[in-house]
Amino acid sequence: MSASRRPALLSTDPELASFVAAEEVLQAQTLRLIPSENYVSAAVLEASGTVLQNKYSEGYPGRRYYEGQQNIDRVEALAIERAKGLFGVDHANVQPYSGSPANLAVYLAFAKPGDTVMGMALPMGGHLTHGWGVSATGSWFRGVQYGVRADTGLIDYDAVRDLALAERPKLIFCGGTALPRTIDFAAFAEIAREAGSILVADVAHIAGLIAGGAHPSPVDHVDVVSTTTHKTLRGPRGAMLMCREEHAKAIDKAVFPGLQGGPHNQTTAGIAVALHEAAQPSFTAYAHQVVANAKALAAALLQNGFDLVSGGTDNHLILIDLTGKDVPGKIAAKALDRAGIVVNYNTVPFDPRKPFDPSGVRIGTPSLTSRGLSTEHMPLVADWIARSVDAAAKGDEQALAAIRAEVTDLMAAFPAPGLPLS
Ligand code: DSN
Repeated sequence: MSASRRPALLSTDPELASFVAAEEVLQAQTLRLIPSENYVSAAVLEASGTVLQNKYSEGYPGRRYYEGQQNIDRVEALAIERAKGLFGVDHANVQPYSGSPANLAVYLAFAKPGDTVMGMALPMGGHLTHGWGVSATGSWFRGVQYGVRADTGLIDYDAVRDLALAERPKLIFCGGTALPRTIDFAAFAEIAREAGSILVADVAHIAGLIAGGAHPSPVDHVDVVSTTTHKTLRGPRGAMLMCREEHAKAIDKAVFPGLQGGPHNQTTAGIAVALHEAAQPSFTAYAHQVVANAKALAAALLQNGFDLVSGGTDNHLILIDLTGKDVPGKIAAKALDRAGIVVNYNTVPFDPRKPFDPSGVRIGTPSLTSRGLSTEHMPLVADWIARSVDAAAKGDEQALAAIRAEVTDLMAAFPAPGLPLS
């Protein structure tokens, strides 16, 4: 049993150890298609679970409020240098605990409560922290939101420009969580310049694709780049803010002491390792394979009669619109889960249904690509999705169980990074 890999945990807390072991089995046996998830390497896992956990390190390398930081400073400086080198930025802050605190730090750095901020609407593919109402960013600030065109599912840059010039927001966010198409950072930059706004690219989903050269970089176009580290970038759960030197002080001050206390040094170490891995030629190949797999999967889904928002994908993500299938997103997602295919239900643009029971399913290829699946497997994956949605419509649990057995078989042949099981 894999719990025996952690003998101390097994002996101290066998109940908790059994939950972790069960999760290893689940991650090994299922086809994980959630586009914001991945498998970190064994090296990242090791770096994330060390005695670095034991330290308080408020401040920044060379400027701490605690002594005994000789090694922590080296870890954080290494992560910073690697982030700067990989993304070609002047300045990197690797301390944000995750994406939402990172974005909140951007607000703190450049805006005051009540200021107007602009981002993509959450149901259109944006993120809560881009000024959406239920988030602090939409209640402490005045959020105005753009979306996509109903006929194409693509961002309407003319409408974005009109809104920006009418509202003159302090901040404009580009990027999101359900955008299957390339973001035109240059177009956003032109709009932000005309509106006099600070432009923030939230590249959490596509950071690994940018690092691997499979999506254009925002670095030459925007004021601040915000990213999590655990999606396509394949690091531990954390975040980074990157910017030009002119904004470095404001960003650092906003993260600490503005919002956070001691950085999670164990996570900083994991980020450093992930950035090192992402600088290797094998990661460039990975990033391009993620996109090739997503394109092949989108083509196979279209052949199976699915509607895809924007008609396909340019990146790692596909948004399936199930409106025409008579199976809402949540029912489809839960049936897929029973078939061993893990997805999340999601709103589609102009969704007539509620966010907790929407019309779409969001999928992506970062995890399956980390396991070594390639374009030749995508017709089979699309076939499993089609059969599962069909089985959901008919309430056919036997069909779902049969698909689950097929999924488990294929996954056994593609061991997941960081997991002891195949
Ligand atoms: N929760 C993330 C996602 O799944 O896209 C965004 O923060």
